[in-house]
Amino acid sequence: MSRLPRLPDTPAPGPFRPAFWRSPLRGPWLTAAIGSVLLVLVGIVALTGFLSHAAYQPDLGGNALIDRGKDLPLTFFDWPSSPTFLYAITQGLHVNVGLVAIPFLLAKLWSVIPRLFAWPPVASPAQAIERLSIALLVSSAVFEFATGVLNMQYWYAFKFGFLSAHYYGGVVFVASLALHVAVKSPVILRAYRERGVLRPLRDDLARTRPEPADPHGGLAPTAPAEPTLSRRGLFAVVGAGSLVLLIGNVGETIGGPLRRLALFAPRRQVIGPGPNDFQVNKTAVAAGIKPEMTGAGYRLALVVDGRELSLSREELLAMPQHTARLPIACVEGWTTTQEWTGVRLADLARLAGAPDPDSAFVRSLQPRGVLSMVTLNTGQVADPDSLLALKVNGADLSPDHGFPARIIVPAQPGVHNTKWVATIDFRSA
Ligand SMILES: Nc1nc2c(c(=O)[nH]1)N[C@H]1C(S)=C(S)[C@@H](COP(=O)(O)O)O[C@H]1N2
Ligand SMILES: [Mo]
Repeated sequence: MSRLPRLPDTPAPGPFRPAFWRSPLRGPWLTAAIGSVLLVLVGIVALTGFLSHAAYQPDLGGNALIDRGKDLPLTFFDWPSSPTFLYAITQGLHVNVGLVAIPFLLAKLWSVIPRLFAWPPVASPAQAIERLSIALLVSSAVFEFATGVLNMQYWYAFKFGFLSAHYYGGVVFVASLALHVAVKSPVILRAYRERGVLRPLRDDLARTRPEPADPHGGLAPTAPAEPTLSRRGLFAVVGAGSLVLLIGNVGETIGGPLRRLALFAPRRQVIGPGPNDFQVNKTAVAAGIKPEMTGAGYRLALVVDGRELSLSREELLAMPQHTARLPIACVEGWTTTQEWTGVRLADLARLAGAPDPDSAFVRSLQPRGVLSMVTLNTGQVADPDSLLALKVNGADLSPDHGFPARIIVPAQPGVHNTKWVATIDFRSA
């Protein structure tokens, strides 16, 4: 008769042995310190992420990115139309700080990897719940960073809709992170109390000592190896990784000569100085815009209460023209600022007989897709710089930039600057 061994007495295999993990740098202080930096970074990323969601104005409908109804009520305010660079800043932070956070996320995971191999894998129901919550935190973090980077790279390797998946993933991530920080705060505070917040960074390699092994925490090694790197050396390596990612991308947001350095950014191209030579998100051909749709027969339809007023491009050009320097700030993190000329949306609203509309629902000639329409809020219609642009940098819009006419409104996500506009429906409650 064979006896079943009791699990805790079984010698743990391979990486499940505590002595397997030997880095003398691991320990509660190191994890707390990396985690604190990461917390600040992901705090910025989460805040700007939810701001971006607010900027999309899913509550207005027609911004068919996350369904109204299915959306969480996290949009409390109307996205403003000034300062003009508002979305370029919030989304630039979201994308670039997100990249900066990646090396810290990897370092954080490295610092706690012995805990992945806890033995026995499940010792109590409470520990099972803790491990499940960590699994949720780690998988939502990896999901958010992976989908974010893929989207920045225009690599739609996934079948689900990016915006809703990334949004709901973000909600799960923030909730599990808040729980994690709350549960771990005693350990974090003890590590800082015992070792100082920054003191371990003063030690050079010769003075780098392991943190005392803690049989319950399992982060500090029971059999530490000789250090080959100081703790501040580790921070320098991780920080250098972040710096490389930042330099490789931030030029697409800031523009100018830095754009040449943005080697990781698909929209970094420094295009010629021609009036229409700047970044294109989707070309006219890709959007299904045929030349006959935009030729002499083109009419813009202004709709109020089902009544329609139609205008040719010549009639639009005969109206008072306004010029504004405004950025296109794409959700993927790139920005380009140009000088746009066209008719004020407020003038079109007045002409159509709705001088003070609550919203404007814009449709493109583009036959399909979530990017073929947008709803602008009342302030965005009223802003004196909000235009139906006919020209850019003094020249007619090129087909790829939205000829015959496109929306350009200050401070909003690039996706709301609908190209190839067919109809504008001014609505009042
Ligand atoms: N009709 C239509 N308008 C559109 C798009 C589109 O795909 N179709 N792309 C949007 C996105 S995501 C951005 S960032 C801007 C880019 O404008 P650009 O291509 O002129 O730079 O246009 C917006 N307007
Ligand atoms: Mo975009």
